[in-house]
Amino acid sequence: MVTTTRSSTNRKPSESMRLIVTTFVGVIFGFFIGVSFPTLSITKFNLPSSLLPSIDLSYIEDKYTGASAKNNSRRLSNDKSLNGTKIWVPSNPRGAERLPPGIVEAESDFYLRRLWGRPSEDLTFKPKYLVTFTVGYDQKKNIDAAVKKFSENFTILLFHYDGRTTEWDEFEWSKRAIHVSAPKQTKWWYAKRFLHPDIVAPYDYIFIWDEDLGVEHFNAEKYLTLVRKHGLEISQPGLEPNKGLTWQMTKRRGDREVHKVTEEKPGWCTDPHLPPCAAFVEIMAPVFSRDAWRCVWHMIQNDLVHGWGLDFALRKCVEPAHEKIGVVDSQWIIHQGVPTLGNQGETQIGKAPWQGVRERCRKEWTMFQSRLTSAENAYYKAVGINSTAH
Ligand SMILES: *[C@@H]1O[C@H](CO)[C@@H](O)[C@H](O)[C@H]1NC(C)=O
Ligand SMILES: *[C@@H]1O[C@H](CO)[C@@H](O)[C@H](O)[C@H]1NC(C)=O
Ligand SMILES: *[C@@H]1O[C@H](CO)[C@@H](O)[C@H](O)[C@H]1NC(C)=O
Ligand SMILES: CC(=O)N[C@H]1CO[C@H](CO)[C@@H](O)[C@@H]1O
Repeated sequence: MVTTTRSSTNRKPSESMRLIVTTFVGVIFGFFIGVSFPTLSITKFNLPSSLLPSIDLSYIEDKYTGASAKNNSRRLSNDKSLNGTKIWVPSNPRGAERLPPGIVEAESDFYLRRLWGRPSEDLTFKPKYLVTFTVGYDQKKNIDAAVKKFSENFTILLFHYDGRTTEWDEFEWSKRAIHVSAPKQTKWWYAKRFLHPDIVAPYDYIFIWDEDLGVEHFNAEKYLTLVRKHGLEISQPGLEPNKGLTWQMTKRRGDREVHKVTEEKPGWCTDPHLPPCAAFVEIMAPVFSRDAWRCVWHMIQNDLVHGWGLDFALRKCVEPAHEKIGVVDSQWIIHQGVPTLGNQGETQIGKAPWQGVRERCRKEWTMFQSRLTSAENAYYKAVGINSTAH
């Protein structure tokens, strides 16, 4: 279900605009945009003639009145000068080659618009950053606190895995947020489907965050100032508490703004510039620049929904990775480690739901690694064979 709610009106729900599109994929996936307007169809309007400027109305009139004596050679000569020339623009997006480039809009955004007035006056302000949270309503307190850390410079996008969307309207900010709902899906499933690089193109930075993060010590604008200052294309805030974390890299350092390298347990790093010693952030709270996201989006596999292993591969998308991937220490977050989606698994014989989820996570990690390895091998082999032939 996608429900868009508008900030620009305070009207009663029955009057307000709601878009609901419903699509069912297999059995589970539901997707709504609805218009809870009184039934209103565009065809019921009488289109004013000014909306049809390119049609020669006198010509149409002639057709209907039978006044064919009128001279319309001007039109005919216009048609002749084109001489049946077909439009074909190879540099247009694939599939849109038949369109004149001036009409092509290859990119979009999440900006909410009005249903009335001049389109050019719809948007008084265009946020430059996007933050997404994958949420269940049980975590509403946490998300409320987190969202309030993101100013009006952020578009807020919530992915709901528990089907509860309207409940969020108790929060004022919910009315300017975009709500996307599909039952029991993961952050990376949503990201692949709803954060296509062409859709999020207007945003300089994209936060793709989990719901169990404590943000008391986090300021989003200051964070981005540091990200810019240190040239980080892919980043995350440092994590507290230090104990119980898997990786040294993502632990918060108290004595600096940013760090890009770390020491790990002996034998864990084959190279000090490679994960998990550098060029590495976790998938819990990543922040991507527009360009980095355009690459990372393509690497996300449609079926590997947990995204395990992606963190080790992020470095494929930026160069040099050990300089452009890092952890911001002076704006940090608390990882609360609340098991959330993990509890949404199916109970299998003799196993708790979270066990099945955990097993799949591990399996996905090895699948992702082997896909990446064989893709790289295939590429190098293809290149290698050809280069040896020359
Ligand atoms: C229509 O107008 C063109 C010039 O504008 C003229 O050459 C032509 O003879 C006219 N045809 C008729 C049927 O009046
Ligand atoms: C229109 O196209 C045809 C075939 O391409 C060509 O033979 C003809 O000369 C063209 N006419 C004009 C007016 O350009
Ligand atoms: C939002 O962005 C503008 C322009 O970059 C900046 O001046 C303003 O301080 C930002 N708002 C907040 C709350 O930081
Ligand atoms: C073995 C192989 O694939 N060779 C190709 C290398 O690339 C040239 C053109 O760049 C092809 O003509 C060869 O067939």
